Formats: sequence, C-alpha cells, structure tokens
Amino acid sequence: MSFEPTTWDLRTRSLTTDDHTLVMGIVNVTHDSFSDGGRWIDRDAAIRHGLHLADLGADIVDVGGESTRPGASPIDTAEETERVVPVVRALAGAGLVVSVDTSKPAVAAAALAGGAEIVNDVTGLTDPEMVAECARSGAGVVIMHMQGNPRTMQADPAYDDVVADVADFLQQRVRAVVESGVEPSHIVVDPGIGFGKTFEHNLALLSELDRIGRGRLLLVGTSRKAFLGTILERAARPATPEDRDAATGATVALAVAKGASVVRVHDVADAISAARTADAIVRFH
Ligand code: PMM
Repeated sequence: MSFEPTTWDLRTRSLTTDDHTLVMGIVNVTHDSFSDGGRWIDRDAAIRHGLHLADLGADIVDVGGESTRPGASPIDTAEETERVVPVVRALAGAGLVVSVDTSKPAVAAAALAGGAEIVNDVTGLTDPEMVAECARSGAGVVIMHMQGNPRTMQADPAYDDVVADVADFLQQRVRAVVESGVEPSHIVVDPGIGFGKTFEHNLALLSELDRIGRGRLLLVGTSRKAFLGTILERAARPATPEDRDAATGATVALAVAKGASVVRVHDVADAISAARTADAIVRFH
C-alpha cells in the first residue's frame, strides 16, 4: 500500500485529516450586472455566507469570482481581483482558512497577500507564473484536471481511458510543479468532475477514485453538478441544482470511502453529516 499523507501544509499553517475528512465550502462572488451598487451588496453577502459556512463547520472556504461553469466567458484580472480580494481579506481576517479559486497569477498573488492560504487552480497550475507564485508564497495548492477550457470543454470530451489519463496528467503536473519549487506536502490533486467529461466519464472517475492521486491528498468536487441532475431525472426525482444536495451527500460518502481527503461543497451542513458518517465507518477498526 502506498503512503497516504494526512497533513496539508498551507501558507502559514497546516490542516490535518487525522480527525475527519476536510470540508471546503463554496463562496461564489458574483456581482449584479444591473447596478454598481449591487456589487457591494453581493460582496457583503459573500462575506456573510463565508462566515456562515465556517460556523456550520467548514474547514476551508473557497472564494471564487469567475464562473467556471460550462460555456462561461472569462472575466479580466482587474474585475476578478475587485470581486475576490475584499472577500478573501474579510474572511481571512476573521480567522478562516481561505482558498482562492482562480487561474490568474495576479489574482492569486493579491488574494495571498490578503490572507488566503490556498490557491485552487482549475487549470492545473499550468501557467508558470502561477507555479512561481505558489512556490514563492508557500501556499497550499489544488491541482485540478480539466480537458479544454470552460467555454468549450463539454463539446466533445474524449479519453483513451479517462481514469488512467486523468491520473497520469495529475502525476505529471505534480512532478513539474515540485521541480519548480512547490513542496509536495502543499499539493492536493483533483480529478475535476464535470470539467471536460461526459456523464460516463464522471461516473468512471468517481467509481475508481482510488486509482487517482495515489500517495497524495485528493480533493473531490461533485456538489450540485450536472451529472447528478441526469441521475435524478432518470429516477424521476426533482433535479434542479438546489435539489441535488442529497445526491451530493451520496457522492461525498462514496468519495470518502474511496480515499478523498477534501470535499468541495455548497451545502456544508449536509456534507459534514455525510462525510462524518462515512468517516466513522471507513475509520472503524
Ligand atoms: N468545481 C467548480 C469550481 N471550482 N475547483 C476544484 N478544485 N474542483 C472542482 O470540482 C471545482 C472547482 C465548479 O463548481 P461551482 O461553479 O459550483 O463552484
């Protein structure tokens, strides 16, 4: 059996999975495009939401300003910085462990300067400037797999063997990033559920999660994703994103059983219930 780490070293502290699987709560900072005033309202709402998620027991709050949903258009660096950094600063200032969900080195740098501990990069730390910023700051990093980019990724995703291809990509990225100065104990890998994957690809990855990221901490993000809507529709169940939290809980429990160390979710309360239940069973001996 390969050695599985239980500590994730971040910029100024460490998190451990010794007690429980870590739960990362999602804070999306999107502004109301109809009025400038809306931005401020949404910023306050995002800060309140982050604090609420921490009260519920989230170990990490993940703050993102750019939608990575299929078909989403990119936003520029200044806009993303303006959305994300004040929220990061407020939440980090309140003592929370904050992750910044960005693929832009300048946004990551500003967020880290504002107190963020982790860079969550859905492009797999493929930008050398991002790698350099993570190495310099000593941040925790999430290296996620994505085929293509959010605008086009769901057009026609194709793999020889999705589980092997994703595992190989993550292994190669970890090697490259470590060669560029990021400490291995700072790295978490993520198969990128829904990022350039068909319904079947997502199920294959989740059913064989234990083949991915061996010897690494593994993060899994399934929360409210479209494949759950497909499953629920086929079962004639309500299937809008808000109807998907029980299904998300099932994926959380299964991900824990297959070795996930961190789960990224919208509904922190239900995810903690699911993860703690799975932890109790998986860790019983
Ligand atoms: N999914 C989304 C955004 N960021 N980051 C990581 N590491 N893993 C994910 O699966 C992931 C992510 C998209 O979900 P959202 O739009 O509901 O936040």
